[in-house]
Amino acid sequence: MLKKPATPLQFNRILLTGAAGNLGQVLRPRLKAYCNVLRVSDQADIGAPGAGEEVMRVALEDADAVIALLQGVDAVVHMGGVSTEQPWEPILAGNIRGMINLYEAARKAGTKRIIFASSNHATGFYKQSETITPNAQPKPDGFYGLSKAFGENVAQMYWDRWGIETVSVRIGSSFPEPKDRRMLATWLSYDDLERLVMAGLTSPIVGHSVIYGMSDNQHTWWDNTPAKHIGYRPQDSSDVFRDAVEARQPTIDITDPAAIYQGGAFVKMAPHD
Ligand code: 15L
Repeated sequence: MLKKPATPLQFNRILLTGAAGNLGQVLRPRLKAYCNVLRVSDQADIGAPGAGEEVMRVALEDADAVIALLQGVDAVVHMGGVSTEQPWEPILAGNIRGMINLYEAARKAGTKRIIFASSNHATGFYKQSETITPNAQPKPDGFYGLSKAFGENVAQMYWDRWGIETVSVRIGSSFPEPKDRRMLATWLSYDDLERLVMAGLTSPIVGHSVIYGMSDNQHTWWDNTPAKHIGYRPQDSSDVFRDAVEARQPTIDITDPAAIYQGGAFVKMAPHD
């Protein structure tokens, strides 16, 4: 966790969706330092509110409940919805209907800015041998990636039509440490995740901007140059884990699609099962 900011609080109420998820749990204690009230939400049980917290148990596909969820919210960190490859129905509910419900509710509530947890799987079918920027057109590697590409289009439309600002973060692999060779390129430390979310929330003007969520990894296939205006400076790097990862995974089958494409094993998952 980063040190509490010396600058005055900039937000009265921030909403964190998906608070029960892996990254929701990481961000919940961290975001509290930046606002007076942190409203946390999930369809799963997320326990009792802590100091300065409000808890609302809401399913994103429930449009009326999402309207209530956005009341009085200055900014949203949207981590909710499905975060892995799954059959279409849960993705339709959480990531398609849920995304529209969230932005409609934000429009009605006058919410100004949203950090949208998009995913690198929106562009998972680019090759690991090419470097792409956030301007790369989507090449989703499954229903999940497709839903994130849709989500980015929702964010773009609500900026163009309604002036709601969004930073769509194509999150790489945010875990305590990189688990395999691919993650040496895609890894995003938890502290850098916090830095990126806060840069997105506090940057003066973002319109709809897209950025890859990664640490300062020496080897990567993403170039965030077009997103410099967001002011995100990663401080961590997967390099310190390289020897351990390579010892665990000494060889790679270079004919395996998981080693060819940026989406890794996601490009081989069967979404229909
Ligand atoms: C994601 O979008 C997933 O939510 C996460 O579980 C990881 O698998 C990550 O992508 C990744 O690409 O490593």
